[in-house]
This record gives sequence, C-alpha cells and structure tokens, in this order.
Amino acid sequence: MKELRVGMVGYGFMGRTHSNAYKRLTDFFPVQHKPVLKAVCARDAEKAKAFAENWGYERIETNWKKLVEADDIDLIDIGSPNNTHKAIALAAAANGKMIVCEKPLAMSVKEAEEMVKAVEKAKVPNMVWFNYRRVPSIALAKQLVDEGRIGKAFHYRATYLQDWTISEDLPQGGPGLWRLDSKVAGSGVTGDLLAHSIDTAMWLNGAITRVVAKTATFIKQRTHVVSGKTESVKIDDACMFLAEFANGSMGTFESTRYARGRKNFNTFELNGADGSVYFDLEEPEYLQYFEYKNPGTGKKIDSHVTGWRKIHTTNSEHPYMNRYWVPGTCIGYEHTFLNALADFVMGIESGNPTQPDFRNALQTQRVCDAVLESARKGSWVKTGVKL
Ligand code: SOE
Repeated sequence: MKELRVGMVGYGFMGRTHSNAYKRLTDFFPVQHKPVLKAVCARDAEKAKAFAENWGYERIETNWKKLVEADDIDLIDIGSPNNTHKAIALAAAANGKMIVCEKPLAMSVKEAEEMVKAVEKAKVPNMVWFNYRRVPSIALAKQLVDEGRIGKAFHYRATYLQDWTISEDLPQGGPGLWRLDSKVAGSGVTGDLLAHSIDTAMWLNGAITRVVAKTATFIKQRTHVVSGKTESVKIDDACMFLAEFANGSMGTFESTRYARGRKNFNTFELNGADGSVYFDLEEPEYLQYFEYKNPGTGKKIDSHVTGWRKIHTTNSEHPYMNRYWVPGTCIGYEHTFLNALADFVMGIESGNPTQPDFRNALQTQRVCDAVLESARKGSWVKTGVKL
C-alpha cells in the first residue's frame, strides 16, 4: 500500500465531505493508495486546529503557499471559496502536486483556461468534485443512455431548488455566507447549483451549444459580515435558461434559492424516442425509467404493460453498489464523494484518468459564463463547448 498524502485547503462543508472520503477509501475500495491526512490549511488557526483534531489531520497550515510547497504532500484538495481556486491550483501544479478541486472550477472561463493549461503542462492528475455523477442512480442513467435505451433525445429538463436565502435579515460574506458575495463566489445559483445540473446534463446528453437566460436578484442589499455595512447583492438568486444541445434536443434549466420548502431539490428528466429517465435527489436511491423500445430485441414494449419503472438502485449490479451493503440497503450523500475519490485514485492506478478533469469542467464553466452573459444581454449566446 502506497501513501497518498493529503493537504486540504478549507474547513467548511466540503472540507468535511472530502475528509470523510479520504478516511473511508480503503475500507470500501480495492485501491493501492491509502490517504494520509497530513495537513489542513485555513487562515484562522483556531478553526484549522479544531478541524484537524476532529478529522485527524496531523498538522495545520495558515498559508496555502506553504502547503503547496510542502515535501510531505502528494495531493492538494481545494475546498476553499471559489475566488481562491485559481491561485492555489496554479501553484500546486507548479509544485507537481495532484489536484482535486471543488466546483465550480473557477470564477470565469478565463481563469478555468489558465488552470487547465497549468495542470496539463505539469502533467498532474486532476479532478473536479462534481459528486452527483457518483450517485448510483445517476450513474445508472448514464449506463442506460450508453446502452441506447433512450434513443434519439428530444428533451432535457433540470431543476435545482433551495430556499435558504429567502430572509432579508441574512447577511452576505464571511466564512459562512461567502456564496452570497459575488467577489468571492463569482456568481450565485449559476455557479453553485446550475454547474451541477450542467455537468450532469452534458455527461448524459452531450454538449450544450447555445443558451438564452434570465436571472433575478430578489434581495438587492444585505449587510456584509466583514465590513458590517449594507452592500449591494450582485449574485443571481435565481436563474432560468433554455438550451440547445449538439444532438438537436432542447433543454430547460431552473435554479433558485427562493423555492420555499425546497432544500436541495435536484432533478432531471431526459426524454428520447425509445425511452425516458427521471431522477430526484430527494429519493436518490431510485431511478425512474420508461422503456418504450428495447434496444436488445429492437421491439416496442407491449403498450398494455408500459409504465414508469422505479428502479431501486441498490443491487450489486448497480454502479458502485457492489462496494457497499446487501441489495435493498441504501447509501448516502457522503458516499458520492467517496465514489468520486475512488474513481480518481483508480484512474491514477490504471492510467485511465477519471472524469470530470479540469478540461472537462472547463466546458461546464463555458456554459455558466454563456448563461450569465445571455442574462445580461437578453439574447442567445453560443457556449463554445468542446467535448
Ligand atoms: C449550496 O448550498 C450547496 O452546498 C452547494 O455548494 C453544493 O455544491 C450542493 O451540492 C449543495 O448545496
């Protein structure tokens, strides 16, 4: 067993999901690398210390520059806010470190392009944590598409709804609420939530070529946690867009943080000539499938027995599930990060790198930027996606 010595930047929600994955990797997956939690880095030493003690990191750093230069680190995990991703990734690549980065990859296409260039020049393994690809039901949807069960695609429909920013009293900025501060987050729901929907959509249904979007900022001013002053809110609170895919199908995407009652409502449906799939993250252990025609026999299903099939994706034949429990028992949100890490490590070991890497995540960034540009201009914008 070789060591995979981890240097984590950030101690928030994502720092926790990733740390959990490092700790459990060798318990569940037959990999030849054992993660060692070497150091966690945060500007606030007290917070870093508490995180290190809780998760078992050997030491702390308060300056990421020292972390990326450290000889005892193999992999840099960028789990810090979006406006830090580029500088850390460039320095980590220059120091020959493997890099795994939280989504969205960057603040803009320009930044993402620099990051792709840096990792490709340094030839360092890299991945972006688009964890929803690793939900077994979503990975099964991909398998059904690849098996030809959907046939010619007509429609893709995605929603990603939350409700945690409705209160006018909620401030913006600081360690807990940086997602509301455009200088730190880059955008609102487009980069934070729709980036997930776009990544899944292009994985299942190919390149998005053109978009037209409308965004809204419902609460125009909020107190800033750092300055203590009332400041304008510059992020998109909600975003809807129409999309054209290279395969000729049409897409609709909707995201908001103002859908009262919706906490992390992430759904999609793909309709094709031969079948459809539907997924809802509130019932993650199910994939719904409507079979119209069986690609194996080439025959249409008798219409008196057609209907939506709710597949409980807990059999050992389902993606990732042979690593866990017995059929009928579920896994959780945290396992999507564990599955992603396993794919990354097995990709390094087999020489067949996993996706999405930085280059692939750059394509999602292109769509996000095109969506925001379209919302500003009020017209269709080409994405320039190259898959
Ligand atoms: C925002 O609330 C958030 O935590 C996103 O940043 C994550 O990517 C998403 O998976 C859950 O919601």
